[in-house]
Amino acid sequence: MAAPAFKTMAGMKDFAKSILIFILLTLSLRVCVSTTDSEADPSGYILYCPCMGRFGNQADHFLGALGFAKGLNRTLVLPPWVEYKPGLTRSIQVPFDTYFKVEPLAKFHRVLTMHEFMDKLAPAIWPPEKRIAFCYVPRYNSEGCNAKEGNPFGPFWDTFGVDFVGSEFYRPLSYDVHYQNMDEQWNEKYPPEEWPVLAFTGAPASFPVQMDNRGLHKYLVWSENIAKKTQDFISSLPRGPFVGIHLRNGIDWERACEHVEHSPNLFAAPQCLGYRNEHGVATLELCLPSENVIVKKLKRVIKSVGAKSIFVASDNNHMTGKLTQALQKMKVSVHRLEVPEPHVDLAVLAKANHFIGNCVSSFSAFAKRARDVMGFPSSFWGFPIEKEKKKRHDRDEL
Ligand code: GFB
Repeated sequence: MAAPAFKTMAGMKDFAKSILIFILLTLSLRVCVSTTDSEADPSGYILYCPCMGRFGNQADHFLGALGFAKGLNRTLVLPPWVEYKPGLTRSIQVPFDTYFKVEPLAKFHRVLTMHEFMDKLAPAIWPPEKRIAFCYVPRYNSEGCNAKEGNPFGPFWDTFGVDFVGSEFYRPLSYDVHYQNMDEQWNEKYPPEEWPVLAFTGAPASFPVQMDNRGLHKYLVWSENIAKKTQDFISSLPRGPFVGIHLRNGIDWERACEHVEHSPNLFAAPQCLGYRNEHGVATLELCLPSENVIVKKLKRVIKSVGAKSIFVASDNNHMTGKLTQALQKMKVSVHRLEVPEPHVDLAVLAKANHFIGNCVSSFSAFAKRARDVMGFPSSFWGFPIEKEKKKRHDRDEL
């Protein structure tokens, strides 16, 4: 472009002025666009604290909350993951997108991270004097939700500087938006114009995840960081098919399994036993399989897929020595992550040629769902339940 020729000083000043106006206009337009970007959703928002259990529990709840938000047609605010570190008395909050991408979720429903919500929207639509906590009934022998009482409740909301000024009990409404026009009932009782934000003390979802929400797992896509670590690890395995196994055997698990006989559908057990125990009741072998059960099942699966290696994920005892010995004749090598990372463990398990999991564990359930949505095969330790035990249960039920 040719430089303009100025006849007078005034002409040059006018030109400079018009450039300045042009720059200011462009800037103000950009400000407008970014304000529009963070414009509030007229259908409202759902916030919650994933305050129950560890990753597997929180992931079950997350899928339920996503289904619930879709049902109510409110934007879901993606909470950070709550984690517990040895030696720390308060939970730490890990941003949602540390482990998962946000964009794939947006294909299913409107979502944004909690940091984004608090930074850009909360000052206008959820100012401090309007922060009401939602719960089913009063908690901790008090009159209100006491949403910040205890760990991780307090640390979770403190991460965002949130204090509540009141409580709202939503009883008798439920989270099951797949039946009984529950979505309409919520929106009638809490219209978004009056209640732009529903902030729940715990996840608005059931545990284990409802059957209707299991398929939503396909929108959970690992972040680049987790995906890369997973790919690097899988590339380091011997060439050929591999079997992924989950051994849940820490002391907390041993204790939990002691109650299995009295809890026919403990934790995630509906994933194999059925939501109404159609496929039997939980047994100790299902919860805490013996070495014998593990080796027998593993050998059978290795043969059927022609595996060259196995990958072991565990919270405690990976049994690598025992398994290496047991699989020596089959020339199958045993592998694990050098530095344990639960999310990478899960991502590797999801990619195995076959996965054997613990039916009762919600950690296993995550890997199983991730595989189901891709059509990959999985099975469980100690399952199917022997026919005799199932028959006995069916008889007792009559
Ligand atoms: O995920 P999660 O709710 O599954 O809790 P369960 C178990 C936690 O143990 C995981 C670690 O979040 C991980 O931090 N963990 C379990 C593992 N398996 C592995 C593994 O293979 N690799 C790695 N790296 N870490 C239930 C709890 O656990 O256990 C219940 O959810 C209760 O609230 C019960 O505490 C005793 O369903 O297996």
